[in-house]
Amino acid sequence: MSWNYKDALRYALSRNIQISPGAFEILKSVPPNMLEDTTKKLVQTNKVERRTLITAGELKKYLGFEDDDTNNNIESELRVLSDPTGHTMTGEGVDGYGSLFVSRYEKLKEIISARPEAKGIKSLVGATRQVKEDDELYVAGLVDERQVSANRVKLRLEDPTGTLSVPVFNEQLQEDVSCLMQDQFVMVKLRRGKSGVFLKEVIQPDTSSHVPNKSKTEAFAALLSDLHVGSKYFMEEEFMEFVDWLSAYDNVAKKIRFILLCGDVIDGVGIYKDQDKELLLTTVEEQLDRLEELLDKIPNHIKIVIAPGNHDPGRRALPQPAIPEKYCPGLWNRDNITMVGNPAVVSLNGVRVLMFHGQSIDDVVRVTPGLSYDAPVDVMKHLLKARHLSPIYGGRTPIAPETEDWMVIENDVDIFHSGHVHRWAVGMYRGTLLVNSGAWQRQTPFQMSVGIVPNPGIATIINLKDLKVHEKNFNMDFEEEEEEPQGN
Ligand code: D5M
Ligand code: FE
Ligand code: ZN
Repeated sequence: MSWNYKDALRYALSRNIQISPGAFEILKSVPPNMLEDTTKKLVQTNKVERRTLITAGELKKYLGFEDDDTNNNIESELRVLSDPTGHTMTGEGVDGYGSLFVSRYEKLKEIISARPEAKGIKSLVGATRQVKEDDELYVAGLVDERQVSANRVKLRLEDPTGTLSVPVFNEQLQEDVSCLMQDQFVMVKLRRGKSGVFLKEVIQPDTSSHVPNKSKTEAFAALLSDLHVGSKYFMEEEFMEFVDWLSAYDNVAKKIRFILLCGDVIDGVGIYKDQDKELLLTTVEEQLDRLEELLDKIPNHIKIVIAPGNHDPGRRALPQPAIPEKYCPGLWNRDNITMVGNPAVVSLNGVRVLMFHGQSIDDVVRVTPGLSYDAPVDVMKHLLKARHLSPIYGGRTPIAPETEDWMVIENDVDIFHSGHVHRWAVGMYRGTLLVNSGAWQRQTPFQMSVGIVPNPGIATIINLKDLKVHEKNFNMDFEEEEEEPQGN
């Protein structure tokens, strides 16, 4: 049996050694498997040195904790770089979508024009006539259709001038084209051979390889999503373990300055059929109040950013404004909480984090060969290549007819944070750290019925000074599985 802190106190007293109140507080956060050794060692040292009091200072030194002074100098500068809240301008019906797609085309054409070959991009209409025999030219547009019939593949693109359909003969290119997403922006090279014009190359806007920004001081950020507070399956106990750990005398916990919550913070109401049977709290107000009570236990020096997901109240279509104040005035009025929309870009001590709940992952997985729910970071890479968070129109993800396309990834970011699929995963792509922060909700009967197996209860902790990830698993079920079976 591991010791608890009371055993430690008893042992020290039995040997006429006192434990100072400060040291006692620290002992409470020492992992149980270390308590016995730690106490015995310190009691022995005190005996040898003829002292009778274990102080907080010597305990910290023994445990390898750093001085508080070091931690007081950790910066915590939070800036919101991009947030659709209050800026959404929804157009009307078909015209609205027309403006959205023109904005997408213009923004991505501008981004891709940093490439030398993009200087001479021609309009789609009339482009074929301009390609001379054995010559090439570049056009760009949104993917309108990929036509695949008995060993013939054609790609149809659309730009503000009209459409163009080009045959694809090369096998590798046929495969590349089959992985493109409907309505994503691409630049293509056309070539005229003996028998006409064909597709020679496909170029996606892609994120540039870059050296990520880093924090000067060793501040940590915790990335979480999909709490689903209010659901019977919300893992409140595990979440509270995480919250308690934030106040523990732990070298990592003490340096946490930011917590990012990437959507589905509550389970919401009426999200899908029969969802009410899975609810513990049946109004969004009660659910958000409960969230506020839980977040209240987080130390005030930690800045919390909350973005919405598809379960949270407010507008459902992307881009989503922040969860409206009328549902949760308490959250809006707290000094250490910042409410943002979805998607949003925030800067944590200069490290740029793109927060996107991840609704489109469902659509991308469904139509793209080789992608699956088990590897959500591959889907995130796919989105970074297209430089668009939700290209597919007409799938499961509702998209608002905004006059400006907020879902274009305009600038390179250092961390791309998503959730939604309830599968924890991290990865790296061209200098961008990819985090799907999983969930804090156990598998629901609904998820079981559609074959979704979550791995919840993991907090992703990132050292902003070197972008190294320290994951902390609070999932008690998981730990039980790992333990040796107990004999009766
Ligand atoms: O979504 C959690 C996961 O469940 C996410 O991958 C989407 C998936 N999901 C949600 N609704 C459906 C339906 N109707 N069919 C199949 N899969 C679904 P969350 O946003 O937490 O509900
Ligand atoms: Fe969710
Ligand atoms: Zn979701």
